[in-house]
Amino acid sequence: MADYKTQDIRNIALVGHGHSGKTTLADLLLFKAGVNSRAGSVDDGSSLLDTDDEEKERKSSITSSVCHLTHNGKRINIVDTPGYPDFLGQVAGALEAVETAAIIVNASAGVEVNTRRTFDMAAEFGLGRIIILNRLGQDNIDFDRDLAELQDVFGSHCIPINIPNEVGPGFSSVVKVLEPTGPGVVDPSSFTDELRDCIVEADDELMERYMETLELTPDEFRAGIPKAVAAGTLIPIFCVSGKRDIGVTELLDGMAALCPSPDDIQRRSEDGTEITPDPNGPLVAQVFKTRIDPFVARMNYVRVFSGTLKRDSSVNDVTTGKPVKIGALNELQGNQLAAVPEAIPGDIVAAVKVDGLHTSDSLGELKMKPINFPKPMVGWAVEPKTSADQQKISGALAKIVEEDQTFSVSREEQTHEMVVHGMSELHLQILMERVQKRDKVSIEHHAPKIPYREACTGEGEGAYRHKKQSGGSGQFAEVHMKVYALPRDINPEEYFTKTRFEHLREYHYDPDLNFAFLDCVSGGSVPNQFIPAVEKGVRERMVKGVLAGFQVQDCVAVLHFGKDHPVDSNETAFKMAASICFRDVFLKSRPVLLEPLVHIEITIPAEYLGDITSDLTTRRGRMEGMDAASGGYTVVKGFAPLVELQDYARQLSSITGGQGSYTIESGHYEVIPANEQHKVLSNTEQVEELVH
Ligand SMILES: Nc1nc2c(ncn2[C@@H]2O[C@H](COP(=O)(O)OP(=O)(O)O)[C@@H](O)[C@H]2O)c(=O)[nH]1
Ligand SMILES: [Mg+2]
Repeated sequence: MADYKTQDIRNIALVGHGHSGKTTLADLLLFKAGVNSRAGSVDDGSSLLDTDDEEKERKSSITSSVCHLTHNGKRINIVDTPGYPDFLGQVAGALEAVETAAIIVNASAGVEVNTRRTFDMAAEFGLGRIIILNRLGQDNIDFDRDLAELQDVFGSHCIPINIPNEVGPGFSSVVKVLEPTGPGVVDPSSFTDELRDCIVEADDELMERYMETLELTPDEFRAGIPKAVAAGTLIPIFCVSGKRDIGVTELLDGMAALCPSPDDIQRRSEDGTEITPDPNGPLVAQVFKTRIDPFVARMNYVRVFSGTLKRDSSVNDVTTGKPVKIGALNELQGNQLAAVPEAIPGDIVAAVKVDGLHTSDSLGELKMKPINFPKPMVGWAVEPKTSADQQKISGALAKIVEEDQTFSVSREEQTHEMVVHGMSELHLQILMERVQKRDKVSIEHHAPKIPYREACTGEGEGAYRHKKQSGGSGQFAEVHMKVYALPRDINPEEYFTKTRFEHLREYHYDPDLNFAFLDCVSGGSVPNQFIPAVEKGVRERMVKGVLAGFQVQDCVAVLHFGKDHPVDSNETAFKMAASICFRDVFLKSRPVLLEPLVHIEITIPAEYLGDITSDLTTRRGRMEGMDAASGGYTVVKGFAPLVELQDYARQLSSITGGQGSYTIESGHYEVIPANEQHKVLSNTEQVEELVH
């Protein structure tokens, strides 16, 4: 049994930009709480949290890690997260598991790209937030400027809870705003009024009392802060140097006393049912991370919201609707596990080797909303290096898919490529390194092929006779065909009529390709038994393409006449004749290449709007609209050809200094402009063979 209650738990995710000192601080907190006999260090590879080989090599967190400590009677679970936008998926999972997001800010760098992003994500998750202004011991710190920037970007409810005595080399202690014991770099008591305003805003009763007396007692201040943090009316700022261990004890005190407990943040299931964190209530829990450890095997990190999750029990996976067998449960100290018999509301545990349990799955009685992971946008076509790699590649990539919700693998039907998607080139590179290390699979990559298509814009007519009489039995088939362009929005029943198509006997319409094969044969000139072979020949040719090897769509092929031979005609002969006849007629029907256009939504700080729209124009894109988003951001919506967006992640990052993000969704096909058409055609070999 746990020696603490749900009310005593504080779940805190450390988020923010890379290099702000999150992992260093987490290691120090563990040391100060007596978990470790010395503070682990990112720099010498002894961190309890950055334990993966890739993390040690890069001296930077890549995945989230969970650890725990006890301070002032409170059980504090800390989830350390990576700080670069490439790994935001890890942050999304971590935020699902906690009540508080601690946003770490490097005082000498101020608000950085991921400071903003993670701050906004924490707001979306409805969490309490604190800011840790770290690295205040460095040179060139301007406290006033930092504070002004934080309040400017994140709001005037970001208020210091303590103040550094000095910044830079002279930083040696912090002074509390509520009970100042000396002077600070700015006057600590100058923040009391703002602090009070934020506190009363969160509590109507307190507000009324305050209006009468115009005073709050010290107890009211103390009790009011956690409520205001939970309600989001106050974001306290703690001043710290993780490297020099200044303000860290005060931070620990603050985490224990001021951060919300699982009781303080109201959770709801996907259908809106309120969840009470009662250990005797119905079980509600969710997997927020999956890790496939080369030694321990598969681990699901589970956050319990209600009820008690017991080891060796069978529970319902609400997401899949199937029961899962829970074996061992462990609490985590980085990658070290310690068995626990059960987990109460607020607990974070790792379930080991549970088949069929995945990230985002809900366990127990209610379904939680699936975690909203960022969408991966950068694609690589991948190939195994050797045939031995060929056999292992799917399994190895499937493991990554399990672990990382911002990674996906697809087999592109048209281009026959295996394409992996990730947040950035760096993200994909690190994941492919993991595949190489863990599963010994070497992978090569290149830009994915664009799935162009072919269509015709006019109409044509022609015939082909296939005749072969070398030795043995001969082959004979003759087909006469017409090909027309087919508009996209037709209703087949109204469109394919005898008035429009003379002698129409039957049609087969394929809505995916917007293609129809029409049997308009009169007088049995093509015997009925060979008509399916004709259609097959046409369809096979359409898959192979005519102009440049891409799938043909948006047309009608009409078979209206033919000839057969009583002995030499067979299905193969008709298929062959149909294939060549279709090719020839299609070429006469003003064929064109189509390219995929995608719908794009770009989120950027408003000041980059001009640069982004002119860049979009040079990519043959067009804007469709614009919305204002929070924090001075603008969302630009539009369409652009997929081929022009292959390096968009890099370009957007360079225009916006890493502050932009975008999503694309498949849109529709459009005719490629003539000058661009030439570029695609000149890259394909088939053209020469055909343009004769
Ligand atoms: N000067 C200074 N350096 C720090 C401080 N905290 C962390 N660092 C260094 O900054 C680098 C990145 O730290 P790390 O904890 O990995 O940052 P994270 O990416 O936010 O987890 C490491 O080299 C740390 O030694 C600090 O308070 N002051
Ligand atoms: Mg880190």
